[in-house]
Formats: sequence, C-alpha cells, structure tokens
Amino acid sequence: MKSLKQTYLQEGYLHIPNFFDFDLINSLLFDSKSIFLNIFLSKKYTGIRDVKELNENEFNKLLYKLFSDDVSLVSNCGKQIQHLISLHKLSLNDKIIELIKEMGIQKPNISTRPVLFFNHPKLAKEKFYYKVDAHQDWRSMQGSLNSIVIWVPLTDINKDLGALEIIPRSHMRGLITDHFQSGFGMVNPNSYNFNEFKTIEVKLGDILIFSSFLIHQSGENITDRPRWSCHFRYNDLYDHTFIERGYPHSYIYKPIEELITPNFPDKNDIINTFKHD
Ligand SMILES: O=C(O)CCC(=O)C(=O)O
Repeated sequence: MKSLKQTYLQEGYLHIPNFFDFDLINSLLFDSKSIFLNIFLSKKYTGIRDVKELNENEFNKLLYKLFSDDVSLVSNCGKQIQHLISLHKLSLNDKIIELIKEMGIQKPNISTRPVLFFNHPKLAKEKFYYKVDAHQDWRSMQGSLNSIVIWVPLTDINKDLGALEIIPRSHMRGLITDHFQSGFGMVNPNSYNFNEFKTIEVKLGDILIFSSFLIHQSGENITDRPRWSCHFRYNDLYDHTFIERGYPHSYIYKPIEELITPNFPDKNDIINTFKHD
C-alpha cells in the first residue's frame, strides 16, 4: 500500500477528508463574514439591527447589493479579510506544517501571504475575478521546486458551487505556462484536454494539497451562493535550486502614498482615541 507521500508525489495532489475541526473553519468563515456584517450594520440602509437576524440567504443578498452599490467597499472588506488573524493562524496551523514536512518540504517557509476567496459571478466585474482558468501556481510563486499549495474549503463545496478542478499527475509536465493574467501563470489550452480535469468536491473540514506545478482551475459556480475558500502556499528553504537561485521572491507589497481619507485624522480624533480616566 502506498504512503500518503508516495501518492502525493505520483498524483501531484491529495484530498484529505476531515483534516480540520469544523469549529476552527467555521470561526474563520464567521470572522470573514463579520467584516461585511460590520459594514451592513454601520450602513443602516440594510435595515438590520442585529446580525443574528440574518440567515445565509439574506446575508448573500446584502453582499450582492453592497457589491452593486459600492464595489470598492466590497474590495476594501475583501482586503481586511486577507489580514484576519484567524486566516493567518490557520495557515500556520501545526497540522499543516507537519503535513507539508511529511510531503517532503524540509524547512517550510511562507511563499505568499494567505488568501481567502469568496467567489460568485455577482461579486465580480470580470469573469476572472470569480473563475480562474487553467494555471500553475509556480509561475507566480517562483520559489522552491517542491513548493506546495493548500486549498481549504470554508463550507462543503460541490461541483455546482465551483469545486476546484485539477489534472492529476500534470505536475510532471513541468512549467508550461505561456502568459500571465492578473497574477496567475496561465497554461496554454493546447497543452491539455478539457476532459483531463477532475472535479474535487470537498466537505467542510477537508483540505486539498497540491504541487505548485499541478494544472488546476476554478469550477463554475452555478449556485446563488458565494464559494468561500482559502489558499496557502509554502516553499522549502532547503531546496538546493531555491538556494542556488538566491531565494528569489516574486511578490510586491508596499503602501500607497496618498492619504486615503482626506483631512483625516484631526487632532481631536486622536485625543478621543486615547481618552482615559
Ligand atoms: O480557487 C480557485 O478557484 C482558483 C484559485 C487558485 O487556483 C489558486 O489560488 O491558485
């Protein structure tokens, strides 16, 4: 019988059911939604006074309305979600680090900061923002050759909700991207057949782990619900090719220069913030 590592090395991916406690994942989903809930409450136009009044369907409707009213506000909330402590903590979870070590990453290091997606056609101005076609993550990461991606569903995700689609063993085809699109290294459609894709339906608590060279794409979300998932990427600091290439890093992170809210803060805002007895 093959070990998990042998299966991973051969197939280029593993779907591991029941990896995380439901509570851990549910609390990350709740933290993410709370950012929008804070806005719903502060905006008042939604008419809700208490988040407990909202069921999932009502939450989604408000989210879609917020997107059509104010895209940049949804985008700002999305950015705050990317900085949730619960998201970053999950990416550093001991079980994940142990698992990726078991798969051969000797000295794991973060490749890019964790990302959390909430994908739906009604939350995107362009298709690309809710469905990414066939790509290989290594092209954007450019780290160690054994770099690994962990894909974590925050709810059950079936085909209708846009479950991830992968081509088993495609990591062995090498780097076959031919252009870059919005941060993803896209694979030329001539280098695979559409019928090679396998849909990986996952349940809350499961994880999907794959080589950064595995060809994968988003499924089509044909439901009226956003697809919530988060994705983590890791390099191996002991990979000799990574060391020999001088540890290249391909991401840019910098502050914008202008004052986002003109004339804010004034001195009184600061005094109020530090008011004490
Ligand atoms: O989750 C998706 O549907 C696409 C995202 C993805 O493939 C990635 O982050 O590499």
